Amino acid sequence: MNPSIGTATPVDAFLLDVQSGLSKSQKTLSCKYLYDQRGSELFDKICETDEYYPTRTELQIMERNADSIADQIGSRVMLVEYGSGSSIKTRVLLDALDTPVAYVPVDISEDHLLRTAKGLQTAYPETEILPVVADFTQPFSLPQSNQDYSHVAIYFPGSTIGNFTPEAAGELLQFMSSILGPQGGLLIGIDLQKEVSVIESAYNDQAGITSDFNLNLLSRINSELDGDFRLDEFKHQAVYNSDQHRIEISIVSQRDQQVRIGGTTFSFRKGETIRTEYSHKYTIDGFAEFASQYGFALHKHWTDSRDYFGVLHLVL
Ligand code: AVJ
Repeated sequence: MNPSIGTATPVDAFLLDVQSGLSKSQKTLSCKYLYDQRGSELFDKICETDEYYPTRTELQIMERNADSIADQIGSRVMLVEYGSGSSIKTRVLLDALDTPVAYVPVDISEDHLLRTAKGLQTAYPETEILPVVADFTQPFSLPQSNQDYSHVAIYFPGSTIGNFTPEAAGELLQFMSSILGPQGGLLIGIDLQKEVSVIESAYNDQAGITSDFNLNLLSRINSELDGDFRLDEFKHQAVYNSDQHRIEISIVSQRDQQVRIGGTTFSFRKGETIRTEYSHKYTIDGFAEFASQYGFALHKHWTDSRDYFGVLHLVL
């Protein structure tokens, strides 16, 4: 079970991204760097907070509708998951599918991916587990399977699409449609628009775990890129932008200060923000219309009783 190596991100790329992001007038750091070992652990803890509803809501939708979802996806599928797929959601889907031929988790973090893949291979001996180490924001090739499959389905849970600007999300849908081919389908989780206070609380939990998760990016720069961010001089901020329908997550400098990263100095004004993440919220119809520009048609969708979250099945 050797992984295919795609375009994983080496340390150099991290440094270049950080340097260019902090040189912009609106400083930015890519949210994909939030998920190192500690970041992934903190994200798992976020999912357990009372305020953060998306993960448990999506899981509940998957559990309650597993048979109907599996029915839509069809049998003898090659299921390609964008993201690490260690989660219970993946297992709910694999359990419900009719003889899935292959399961292809695609992730940038090799260690995590391979550990997950091993566990899944033991649990699903009939399904070929074919991990691909790649940054799925770039095109990558599907691995060869030993058995014939009838079609490919992409599973993109977690509302991760929300992290992308509409432009980047469109590009991603374009890549997906090129990978899919005829009869291909996309099962995607999206967080839905709702009362602003519910959304803002989800990104500002009382226990401060989301704050730790966000500021962990600075610790990561300190340790991996020889930076000297003082974490107590920066604060987490998450505000809903109602015009753009998105949560905007930033790190705010608490005073005028300078930070050195691998020999380069960056200046921060008091109150200046580093944008670390967007989380766009959609409506079912809005997303369906957006995806239709890339050739996708909404076939069926499932939601929870409060309409907090949607799982959509789109076909080419
Ligand atoms: C993993 C991208 C779905 O946007 O809700 C949670 C990430 N950031 N709290 C989200 C996140 C802060 C999360 N996704």
